[in-house]
Amino acid sequence: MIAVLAGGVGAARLLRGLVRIVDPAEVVVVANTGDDLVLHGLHISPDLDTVTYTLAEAGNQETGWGLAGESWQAMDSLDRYGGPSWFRLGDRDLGTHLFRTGRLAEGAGLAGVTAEIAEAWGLGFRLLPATEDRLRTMVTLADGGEVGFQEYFVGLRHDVPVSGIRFEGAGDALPGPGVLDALTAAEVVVVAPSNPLVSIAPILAIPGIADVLRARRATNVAVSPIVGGSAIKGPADRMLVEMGHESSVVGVARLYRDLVATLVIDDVDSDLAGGVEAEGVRCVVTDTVMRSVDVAAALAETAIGAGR
Ligand code: FO1
Repeated sequence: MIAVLAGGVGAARLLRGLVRIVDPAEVVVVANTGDDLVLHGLHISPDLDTVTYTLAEAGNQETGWGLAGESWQAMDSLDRYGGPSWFRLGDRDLGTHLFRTGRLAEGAGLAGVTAEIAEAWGLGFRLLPATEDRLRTMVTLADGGEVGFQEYFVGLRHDVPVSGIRFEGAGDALPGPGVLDALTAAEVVVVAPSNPLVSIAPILAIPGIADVLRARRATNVAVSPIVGGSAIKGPADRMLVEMGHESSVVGVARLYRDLVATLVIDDVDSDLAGGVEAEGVRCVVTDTVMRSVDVAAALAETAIGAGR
């Protein structure tokens, strides 16, 4: 069984390749829930939904989030009333949030609802929320204010420098059902190329999870989300620098060295392989820019091979 720590878009791309080379029934995805928010009274889980929609081949491939071919009637109606339409919820996407919110109100846990949604989309793998408890990534802006993750990422278009990140609720959060078992039993744990600071770190902040990974470091592999010093998508590069880290594969190796024995980096960074290994992390160089599912599959193959 292969376990994957996943955030949003980059993780979903890798997973599309992974399920091509590994029986999906042998894949467990532990997904970040720190991006979750309640809006319009609806519980929205962006990273769970990005993985679900992308792996169901129903996702909006331009944006990496939401469903393809969406209509926006509900958002237009909201505009009529001056409601908060800044966080774009398509009409079909709303059905997911209505269902999730209703099931949670009936007393279901987030893991159970996520399994029902994954089943409805025909996903062959297990998608586990990192926790069922409240977890909210909060971002302190360089100008001093603190905002919720989606306010930073969408509301402010992450166009503002950050000076702090914290994971509200992490201290009291329990690993979700099946999470510790999966991370313990997995033949290889792959840390997907997601934002280390706001997609992977919230998962690691849940007590118990990092300990399990440290205990099995030798068979854990991370794929760098930074290529040539930049993020493929999103603010990871800027956030790394703003938070005092290096926006490079060496900086990523430094962040992950206690948790993984191997870091997979892109060909463009081959000259930094020595720097990665100097951090005590084995370095594997390959094409990590997933322009196609074939590249994603080859990358997944390389990552798993490096972990065995
Ligand atoms: N990202 C945006 O940039 N703008 C949006 O309006 C937006 C809406 C949205 C709705 C549902 C959902 O599941 C994701 C959505 N995202 C949007 C993406 C989301 O902010 C990010 O996917 C993650 O939180 C970061 O990976």
